[in-house]
Amino acid sequence: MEKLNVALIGTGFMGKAHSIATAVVPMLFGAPVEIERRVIVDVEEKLAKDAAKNYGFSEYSTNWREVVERPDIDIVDICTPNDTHAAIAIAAAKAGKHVMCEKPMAMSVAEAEEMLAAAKKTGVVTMVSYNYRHTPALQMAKRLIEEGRIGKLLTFRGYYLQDWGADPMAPLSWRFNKAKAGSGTLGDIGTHVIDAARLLVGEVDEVNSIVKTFVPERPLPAGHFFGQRGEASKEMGKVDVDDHALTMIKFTNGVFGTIEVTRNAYGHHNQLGFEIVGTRGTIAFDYQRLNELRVAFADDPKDAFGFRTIYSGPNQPYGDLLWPVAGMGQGYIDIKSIEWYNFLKAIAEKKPAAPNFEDGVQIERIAEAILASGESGAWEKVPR
Ligand code: SOE
Repeated sequence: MEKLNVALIGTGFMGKAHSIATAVVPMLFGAPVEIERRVIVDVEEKLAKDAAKNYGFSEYSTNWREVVERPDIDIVDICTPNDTHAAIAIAAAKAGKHVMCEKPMAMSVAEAEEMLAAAKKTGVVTMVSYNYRHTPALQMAKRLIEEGRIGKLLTFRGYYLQDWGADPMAPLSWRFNKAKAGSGTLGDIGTHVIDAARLLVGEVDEVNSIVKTFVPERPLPAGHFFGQRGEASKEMGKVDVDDHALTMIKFTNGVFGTIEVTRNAYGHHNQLGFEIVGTRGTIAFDYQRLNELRVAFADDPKDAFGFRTIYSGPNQPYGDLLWPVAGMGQGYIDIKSIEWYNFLKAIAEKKPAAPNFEDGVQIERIAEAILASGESGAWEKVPR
């Protein structure tokens, strides 16, 4: 089997998650292709050096441009802030490397389209890290829908609620800065639930949204650390992105629904979820209970009718490859590993991965239409 060398760019939270996933993917699933974690990159030498040691990469570098050109690199894994995704992905695709890119794919639709064009030119395999779609319970929801177990779909009610932005004195992380992040809550977490909506229901035709910024100013971070946990300084800075977006959606297949996303809802830490109602049943998922899929089927006996819970295990998607007993518990790293398994399998089979850069572009289009509707107050068509 051919062996592919991985270069991971970025050593923050996502760099750590991808490092663990790439290390454990062969142990969990067997490697669809053998990989070597060859080089890890950070612009700060100490971070790069420490990460190479702690995360088990053979080498480190501070220069991603040099690394993505190297003939011994086959896969480029982009785990940097949003404003760098396009430059790295385009350079990597031009150099013929397969690209895994953290979400959101880009700062704008135009940028995402350029990334897609570059990847199409060389035919490399791409994936955007909308990791939650790989959760076995969510994949089980997809299976039930495809098998018609809840009938014809009627409505979709999706949400992604967090609370790390609720405190107005939480420092102004790069995620509140348009120049670094492109957009706010919508790009950061809204795109995950948009991905789930496309996967489970279908393409989005039109959106109508209320988009708000609740905290227009925050303390600038003290020191060089520009992250959400950093120390705050006394100086304030302007927040120029969205905090909250509430959207009505019309899907092209006639299903309608809503999506609400916020980082300002105290008590909701990382709550991505949805309810999908069909003519023969309802499915409900909430990531904070990621091992559970709640279902209600119209055909269940009347005296036992109501929501019941399927606990993820060997009978659900990917479960047979994970742990042998239902309810043992799957977690964030299991999901990141499934994501990498799917990416490597696509490379091995020379097929497109999912979600790929084409999906990423369409998600950017939906996000941009939501922001446009927030401005115009009108229904906005999503271009295809
Ligand atoms: C912050 O909102 C964040 O780290 C997102 O950027 C991730 O996509 C999400 O998975 C967890 O929260």
